[in-house]
Amino acid sequence: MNPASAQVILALGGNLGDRPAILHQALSLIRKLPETELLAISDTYETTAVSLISQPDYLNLCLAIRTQMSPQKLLAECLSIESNLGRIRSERNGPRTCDIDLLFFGKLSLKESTLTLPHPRWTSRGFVVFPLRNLLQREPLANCPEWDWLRTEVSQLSLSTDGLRLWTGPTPWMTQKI
Ligand code: PH2
Ligand code: MG
Ligand code: MG
Repeated sequence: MNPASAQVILALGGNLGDRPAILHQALSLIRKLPETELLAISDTYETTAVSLISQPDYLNLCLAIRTQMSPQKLLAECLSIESNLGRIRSERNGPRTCDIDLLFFGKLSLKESTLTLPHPRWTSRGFVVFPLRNLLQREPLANCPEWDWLRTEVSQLSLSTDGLRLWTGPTPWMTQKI
């Protein structure tokens, strides 16, 4: 892949329908994205919904890709995967089949009406920080100096693990070779 590519970290979550089946479909669609290579997937966590609306528990994970797409093009692809997986947008922080958020696009800082990078709320969300910490320990990210700054930031956060459990159910997306 050419040097114009960037390493990107995505956060996935969903709490409606057959959660592992939907995550598996999301991962399959991410693997097929143009100009994109999947680098690593974190462990999966079952997490209590952080919301004013009472709703089922989520499955959450983070993953790293390398892509030549622009941030806006990648965002459009992620929104299209969400809607292919039956996401219906209703109230803010409401339940959903699949949410795919761009957390980091290399070291890029961006503030546009449709996209802010890094993700503006990542540091306050245990369902993002714990999978992210796990992801950064995985190869090829573990030995990648490009992410040292983020490893430092993540290690300085002390968030509660309340409402967060390692998911021990099916993870079919992990059996596929990266
Ligand atoms: N996503 C939200 C709001 N609340 N809670 C959990 N546990 N997991 C999520 O992915 C999540 C949430 C908005 O994107
Ligand atoms: Mg989200
Ligand atoms: Mg989102």
